[in-house]
Amino acid sequence: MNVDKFMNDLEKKHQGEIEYLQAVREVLESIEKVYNENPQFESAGIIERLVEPDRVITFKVPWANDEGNVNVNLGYRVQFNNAIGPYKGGLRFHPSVTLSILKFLGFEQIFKNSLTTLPMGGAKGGSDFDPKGKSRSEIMRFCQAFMLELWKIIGPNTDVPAGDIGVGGQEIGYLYGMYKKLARENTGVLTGKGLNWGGSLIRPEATGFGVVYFAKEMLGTIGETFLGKTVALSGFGNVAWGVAQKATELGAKVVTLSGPDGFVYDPAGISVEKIEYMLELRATNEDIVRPYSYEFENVEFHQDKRPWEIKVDIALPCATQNELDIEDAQKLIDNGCLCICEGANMPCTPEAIETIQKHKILYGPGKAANAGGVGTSGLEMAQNAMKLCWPAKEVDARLHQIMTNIHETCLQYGKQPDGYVDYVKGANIAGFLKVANAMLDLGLV
Ligand code: NDP
Ligand code: 2IT
Repeated sequence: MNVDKFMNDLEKKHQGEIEYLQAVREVLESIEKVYNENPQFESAGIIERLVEPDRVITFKVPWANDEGNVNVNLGYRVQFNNAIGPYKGGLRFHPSVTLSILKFLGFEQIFKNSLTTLPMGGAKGGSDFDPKGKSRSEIMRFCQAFMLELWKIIGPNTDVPAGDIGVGGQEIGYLYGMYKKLARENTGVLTGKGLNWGGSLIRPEATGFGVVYFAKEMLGTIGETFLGKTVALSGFGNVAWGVAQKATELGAKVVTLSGPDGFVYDPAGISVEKIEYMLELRATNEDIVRPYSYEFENVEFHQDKRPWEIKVDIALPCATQNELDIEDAQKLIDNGCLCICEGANMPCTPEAIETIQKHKILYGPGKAANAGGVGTSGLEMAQNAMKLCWPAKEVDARLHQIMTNIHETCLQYGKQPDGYVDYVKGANIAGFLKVANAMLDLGLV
């Protein structure tokens, strides 16, 4: 396999699918050597089979708003690969959703899920529906209309969706309510469920906690910890909230949050009581971060700016794809940043990653660092199958173990001769090998 030639052909086939092509190229560049050293992969056409989803399902979602006006959104589910377990991955509701974005997310999910060591294949889905400013009843009607199509293709042993941007506990509730009515059964067909109806303790915090557990291991490789460090965060959603909570607990000072309107800089740090306010801000469904600067003293609001210009020790992007570019990376490096670790999926551009790695700064890619979310979804599936509910302490201990295992695996496959750890290579090679070997075992299907 020659990456440039392969990508040329793929680009022709999927013109304009920028995010999907970006995600594929990164994986191929990491695995090229291992792939070519193992001719059984080439002869089984593993890469040609892996880069195309098993299937893409698209459907229209008609729903009526509170005034009775009809709206039509697009719905998707990309079932990418189920070699190691049922399709698994979140649903994203955001106006920017396109097939390219869901294909990149589904592709990444294959390797992320493989790294968790749990039996889960890769998938992603969602809609261009914008939850911002919608009433609860509008969100409920949209979720019900979405599930009216989705339920036909999911199942606890087939495909298990969860949340992502714009899909949190409330949306999962409305989706699950409709699924149960249609399917007439109580099964763990979605994860991220509420505690009273089959959910797992720690799932809401899991992605953010996992990111910090992973970054803690990374810092450990250079003899550092979170204690006394300043941290820049982007986003103020589910992932950012969990990261802020755990980083603060470990003695760090989180000084930024961001939204699509800009970022807030709070030099005193986002304490526990301020983290509570993040939740209130989220509940307004307005998705702007500016009110934080009115609520607390000595907080600056930087309109339409990103938090990466602030001098920090650790940067944790937790909002969305391609939100940290080469200039942002250079600013962080110039300011002495030690570690950049991804809570979001693919937040750093390829050029940013190249610069960070060239300067030998610790860099943790999302498919390893944010795998605690789906890892804990896997734990929720296990509890549902056993009809049991584990205590928070047990789930947290298992999550911690999953993250330290992933870190070990990255070291095993990513340590360079000079001692620098290439976590991108480590995660991609380890994630790939498990899936590719499973595909070989299962034959040409
Ligand atoms: P949420 O919807 O809870 O929060 C996302 C937040 O980021 C929103 O406040 C959103 O605002 C904001 N945002 C979106 N675009 C931008 C931007 N360009 N600049 C700044 N802020 C922006 O989603 P999650 O916290 O669940 O997801 C965040 C990231 O983490 C995504 O990349 C997701 O794929 C990833 N992830 C999520 C997991 C989970 O379990 N939830 C697991 C692993 C990864 P707005 O809506 O107004 O754009
Ligand atoms: O990107 C992700 O890993 C998620 N949004 C979580 C997926 C899941 O199935 O829990």
